[in-house]
Amino acid sequence: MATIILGSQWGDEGKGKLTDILCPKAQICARAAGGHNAGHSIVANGVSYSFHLLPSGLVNPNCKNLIGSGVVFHVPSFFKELSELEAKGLTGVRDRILVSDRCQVNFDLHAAVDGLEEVELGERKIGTTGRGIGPSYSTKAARSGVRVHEIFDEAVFERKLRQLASGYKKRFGDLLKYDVEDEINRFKKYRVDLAPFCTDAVHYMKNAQDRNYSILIEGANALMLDIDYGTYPYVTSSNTGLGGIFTGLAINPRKVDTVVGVVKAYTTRVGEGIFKTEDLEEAGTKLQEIGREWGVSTGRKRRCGWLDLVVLKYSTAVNHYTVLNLTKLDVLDTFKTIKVAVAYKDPATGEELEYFPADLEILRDLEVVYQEFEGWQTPTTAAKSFFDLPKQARAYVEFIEKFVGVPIGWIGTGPDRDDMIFRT
Ligand code: 2SA
Ligand code: GDP
Ligand code: MG
Repeated sequence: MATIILGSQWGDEGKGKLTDILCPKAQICARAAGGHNAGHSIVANGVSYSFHLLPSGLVNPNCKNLIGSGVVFHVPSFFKELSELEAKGLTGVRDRILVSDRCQVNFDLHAAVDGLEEVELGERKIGTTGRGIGPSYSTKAARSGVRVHEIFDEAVFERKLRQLASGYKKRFGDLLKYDVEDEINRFKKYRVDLAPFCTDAVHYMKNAQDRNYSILIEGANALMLDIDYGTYPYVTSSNTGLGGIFTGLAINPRKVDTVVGVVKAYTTRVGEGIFKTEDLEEAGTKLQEIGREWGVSTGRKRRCGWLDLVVLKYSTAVNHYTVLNLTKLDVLDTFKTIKVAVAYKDPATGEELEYFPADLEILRDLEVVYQEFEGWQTPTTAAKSFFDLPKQARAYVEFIEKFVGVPIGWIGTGPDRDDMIFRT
């Protein structure tokens, strides 16, 4: 059977930590979408690991890991990340990782174009990670991309990459600081080094499912960054929601028994774009500092604000979570009052909206209706069961699950693997 872990807000909810916790029960941990823009942190046995392109299941010595076909695959990052994990003492990682040969290759060319497109957008820039994610998915959709299996046909590979580069050169001229021959040369070595890691992921997943393996799927980014359902155009370029898991991994939907929505007890967002509950005053700064809200891949400060249950309801309507993991509850430990958005109101009519609008202009003008909760002002990290939590914290948790209509199965109370309350 399969468990899918998805980000329910704008990312960095703590998907990596839950993936690591659930891994001992899985034979395979797979990524389905995104690229090395993801940043998943795990703290286990006193060691902190950062994942970007690789699945977080690599921390577990018994779990095989797969980079699925929907991922845009940056070869240098793949090898760099493997070496970094080895330097931290993880063994056998190279024997436990495979890459779909249907993945699109994310070239350094794409990162160069990403930067130029952001400059072109000026004050309307997306605030991307600069990892070439948008351009990689654009060339995929334009059918001019290079797939991993094509790396191994040198003539085809070189022709396609030169063609891609010359197309971008026409668009950007001398602004494009990129040498295609350099990248072609680097791939002469990658071609040899990468070969043992490539697989036909459809065949691999079919065998795994036929054998009833337990499969854990680690979502990257989050629903509000989904190319179709997020706050477009301030999104990433993949389907980060439930749909992207099926296109990215060819998994049998009838084998999926659990869809976990990971929800931070407040909200953060990296990059530009609307964020209705952002707090630019003291509370936002406090959340940023206590929650240590810095990007794992780029080191950027994350914008912070209150939990938005309108977003979470919308996210649930798209992703159909069967259970939630509320994370970083401990970050709220010192707050006297905690606010939660429970509705958006049209200021002209005073009416509450029943849905999350697609149009960012409409969204911008809506008023947020907050409900206030009494803070518990007690540390929660030592709590081992739900009933160890202070009553105000329990009330907060129960309010969220009732409001959204999905049970909260796990509650995060600190960054460490052990700082998790199990309610399932
Ligand atoms: P991109 O680079 O094209 O995917 O950027 C488009 C938008 O998606 C956002 N995005 C992210 N938001 C949160 N976390 C992400 N991963 C890293 C992390 C981010 C980092 O875990 O901390 O290190 O800065 C991530 N990746 C993409 C991005 O901010 C744009 O708003
Ligand atoms: P992901 O992208 O969803 O995997 O999340 P990130 O790893 O980018 O960001 C989550 C951050 O919060 C990481 O630094 C985690 O170590 C940390 N974290 C996860 N869960 C908790 C928690 O319950 N409490 C605290 N204080 N930190 C947590
Ligand atoms: Mg992250």
